[in-house]
Parts: sequence; structure tokens; C-alpha cells
Amino acid sequence: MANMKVEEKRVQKTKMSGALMLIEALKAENVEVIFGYPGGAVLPIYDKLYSSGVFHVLTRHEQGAIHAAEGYARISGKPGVVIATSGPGATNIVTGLTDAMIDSLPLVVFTGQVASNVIGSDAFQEADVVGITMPITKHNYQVRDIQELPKIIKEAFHIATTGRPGPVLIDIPKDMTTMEGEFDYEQEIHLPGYQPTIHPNHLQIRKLVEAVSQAKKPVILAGAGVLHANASKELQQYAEQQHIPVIHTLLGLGGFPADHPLFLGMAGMHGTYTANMALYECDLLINIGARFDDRVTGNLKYFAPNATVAHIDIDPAEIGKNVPTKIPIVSDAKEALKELIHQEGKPADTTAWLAQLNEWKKQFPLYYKNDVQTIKPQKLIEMIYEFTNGEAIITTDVGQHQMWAAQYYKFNKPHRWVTSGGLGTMGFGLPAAIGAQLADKNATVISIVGDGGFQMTLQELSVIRELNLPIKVIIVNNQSLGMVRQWQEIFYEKRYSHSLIPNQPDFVKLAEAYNMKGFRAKTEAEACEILKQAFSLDEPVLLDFHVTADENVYPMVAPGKGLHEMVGVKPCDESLQ
Ligand SMILES: Cc1ncc(C[n+]2csc(CCOP(=O)(O)OP(=O)(O)O)c2C)c(N)n1
Repeated sequence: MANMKVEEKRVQKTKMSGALMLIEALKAENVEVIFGYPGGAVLPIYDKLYSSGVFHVLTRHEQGAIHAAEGYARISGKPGVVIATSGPGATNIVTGLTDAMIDSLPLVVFTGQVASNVIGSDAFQEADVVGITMPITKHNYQVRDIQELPKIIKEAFHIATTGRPGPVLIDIPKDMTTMEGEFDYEQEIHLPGYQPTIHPNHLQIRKLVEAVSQAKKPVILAGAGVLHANASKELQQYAEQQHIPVIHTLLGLGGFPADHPLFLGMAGMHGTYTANMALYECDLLINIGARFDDRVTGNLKYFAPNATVAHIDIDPAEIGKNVPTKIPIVSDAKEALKELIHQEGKPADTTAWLAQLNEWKKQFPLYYKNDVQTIKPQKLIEMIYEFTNGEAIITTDVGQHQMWAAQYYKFNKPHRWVTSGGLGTMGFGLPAAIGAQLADKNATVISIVGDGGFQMTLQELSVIRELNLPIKVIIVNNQSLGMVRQWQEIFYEKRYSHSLIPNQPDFVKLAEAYNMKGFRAKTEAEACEILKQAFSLDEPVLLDFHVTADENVYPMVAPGKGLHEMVGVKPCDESLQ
């Protein structure tokens, strides 16, 4: 009898509504924060959130919620969690899902859906979210049986965070949130078709060791896979042990210290001369956790033409996708590097190669012509670097300012750089800063944005103010869609079709409207002064820098060209005038 009572109590305790199951699952997953926006289909969930103790950030647009979750995931390494209502709420997160998918960010996203019995009837705020998001999620679900909900949530967290990370979406019809079922979150995950390979194949590792011992001009191209695997230390150890220089992709920045003598800079369209020429000239290319994006490789015909290519990637689908690969190694980057470090083998003799690379570094460093009467955007980034000792978390939007930030803010530590790489999503930078600051409350977070992209998600200033996040929002204001203007200047005979925006709003007044301090600068001295003021304040501040409007990002590899065909490398290049 006594035993029966205990049993009854257990059943009573675990029977709950789908909405409550969701809250309990978030607690079981130790979720610190969720980003979202309510609406009819998710009201039962929001009702349970009300007294749950779960920290929810109400962004002012669902796009803000998902980019904030991406920023949180990028800095914390934990999954970002998002909730949006059915129909327009769900379609507003499509860009963010695509962004997270291509940049491999772990997200668990809940969308409300119309009730099960009206799905397919064009009900109010119905959208086929599973159909829409199929190609832009790592996996997606629609809950059809309340008993499946705990298992689905548990699997979603597992899939989002293991193997190559990515966004997982759970579409929940409204009736599933009110219906009751038994909450069992202890169950084992059983996914026979999903078993990511974490450890490298030993024979392949030996092939790489052999290739290194014979190489004269080896180079490592390291991508965000190094950061996802927390493998920065191992990367440095391996590069130093083997005397191999390191190049980063845009997303990999910070994985290897920028001030290390073996670092050659960023590769690709706006990469350094030395990095791009090293990729062109190398005889062994070791790609670790990068996906040979076309912005990195330039014309594939001229990409690493003389190199044996080795590729370490946790996603087998990436290997050989764009670049023929002689030594494929499917593995987590950290595991592969650990194994490589412990192998016996002769390191490459890179003395002559390193001397050549150092000579290029000396001869062709990043270059711009300063002018103190105005603010050169490159100088602005250098000043931000100095004011923050190179230790800030930098989030950016997309365009010229993003490239200057990547070039001139020297990332010496991992997990300080938050940018939209693969998709190039304008509007990303500001909301991403919110997530980054919540992931690292003590960090100095700076959001460097263009005057164009800032206006795509600026409503999130409300959230920054409301939560009193001491984010410094830096607008690199060139009164144009600068990167578009640059392409029109170079490739479209200066026909500036819809890229110049001379009549911008008064951003300082805008800051005031959001009850934030705002400052403006138009010369280098003013820039220095307002940066000093901003960094002395432990509160959100918006800074509007009027920079040289016609500045271009160099070096540049034009579309269709090889990496060795950069323009704007030297001060005397015509393209720099
Ligand atoms: C959502 C979106 N729309 C359009 C583009 C194309 N695009 C790439 S860069 C750019 C200009 C960005 O201008 P701004 O934000 O002012 O930054 P800047 O290049 O001037 O630094 C545009 C329109 C994009 N990347 N994302």
C-alpha cells in the first residue's frame, strides 16, 4: 500500500502539459537564457515561462532573437535557445537559421504552430515551417504526439551540439503545449543514423606525418572548426613543434595568436599578401576545420596549385567538396591535433620557407594612408584595439567595416570574434553583441557596425538599454553601403546605383531616444576623445564615427581571380589612390 502511494506520486509528479515539459527540459539542459518573442501559438509556453525562473530576453524582432542566440553560442560554446510564434514569428527567424547553419552554430529553436487539427488548412498564422526550414537546419521536428516531446527536445540539444554544430528546430502545434503527458527526460538518446566521427583514423594521421616530413613549404589553414573544438592550444603546440606557419579564415580568427611569429594573417578576398601568397606557393596545405569557402580560395583553378592537400574536418561532406584532397581526416580538430602532436616523425625543414614568408610580411604589410583631419576606418579599428588592449569581444555587421575589423583588430585569444561569415548577414552585429555580453558578463563587448546594417536591427538598442548591457556600439559611418559602393567603383564604372545614403538619421539623437549616451566624431582627435569617454562609462554607449566615405578595403582579390592576383597590396598600387 505504502509502495503504491509512492508510485502514484511519481506518476502525478511527472505528468504535465507540453508547455511545462519544455520549461523543465530547458532547466534539465541548464539553459541560462532564451531569446524570443511571444504570439498566439506560443502563449501557453509563455504562460509557463512567467513564473518559471527561466531568464527570457524579449528582443524587439525575432531576427534579433536568433542573432543574439548565435552571439551567445559563439562566445559560450553552449547552444543558443530561441522561441518564436507560428507564421510570421517563425519566418522572421529564417535568415538567422541559415546564418547559423552555414557558420555551424549550435541553436535549439522552438516555433509555435497552429493546432494539429487545422495544419494544412491555411489557418491563421500558419506557415509550413518544417518545409521552409528543412534545408537550413541541421535537423527539424514537428511534434505530433505529446509523449514524444521530451525525447525530441533531448535529441535536439544533442544534435545541435555534437559533430558539426548547427541549428535544430522544433515546431510545436499549440494543442501539444496544453495537452498533458508524462515527462521523462532521463531516457537514453538512440540515434543509429547519427554517429559523428570524433577520433581520427590512425593510418590517415600517419600519412599526414609523412607528408609533413617531406614538405618544404607547408602551411596550416585554420577555420572555425578549431574554435568549436576548443583546440587553440593544440593548434599552437602543433604549429610550433613542426615549424609550420598558420593562416586563418575570417571565422577562424583568434584560434591562433595574431602576434605569433608563425601567423601570416587572414586568407581570401581581403586577406594579407603573405597569407594569400603562402596558399598559392605552398607544397603542403593542412586545412583544419575550414570549408574552403570561395571567399577564401578565390578561383579554384589557381588555389594551392602545387600543394598536397590534407583536410581535417568533423563533417565528412566538407572534405573534397571544393578542393581535391589527398589526405582526408574525418575528426574533431582537437582530437586530430592531439594525435598529431604525439606522433613520431621528422618535422618539416621550413627554414627557407619561413624566411621567405617573413620577407613578404616585412615588404607587404597591410597598408593605408592616414589622415588626421578625418577618421580613417582602419585607424579607428587600430584605436579600438589599443583602447581595449586587444581583449574585447568584437561583434560586427557585414561590409567594409567587418573586413577592416578582421584585418586591424589583432585577435590573440579565441572566442573574442563574432561575425557573420558564410551568409554575410547585414543586421547581425548589434543583436549578436547582446548574446555575446550575456555569455560573458565581464567582457568588454564592442559592436562594430556599418551605418547601413545597423539600421536593419537597431531596434535591439531597447534590449541593450533595458538590460543595461555596457555594450559599446560603434557605427563606422561612411554614409553609404560601403562594400557595395566599393564594388560599383571598381567593377561598375563608379555608377553608384542605390548605395549612397547621404541623409542618414542623427544617430546621436537616436541613442538619446533609447535613453543611451551618444557621441559623434569627425576627426581623429575627436575619435580619440569620444573613445576615451565611452570606455570610462560602465553603460551602453553609441558612437557615431564619420569616416572617410570613399575608402576601400585592400588588398582585394577580384571575383574570378586567383589569390596571387591581389590588387591594392602596395602603397604605389594605382587602386589605392
Ligand atoms: C541582409 C543583407 N542585404 C544585403 C547585403 C549585401 N551587402 C553586403 S555589404 C553591403 C553594404 C553594407 O553597408 P554598411 O552596413 O553601411 O557597411 P559598410 O560596408 O559601409 O561598412 C550590402 C548591402 C547583405 N550582405 N545582407
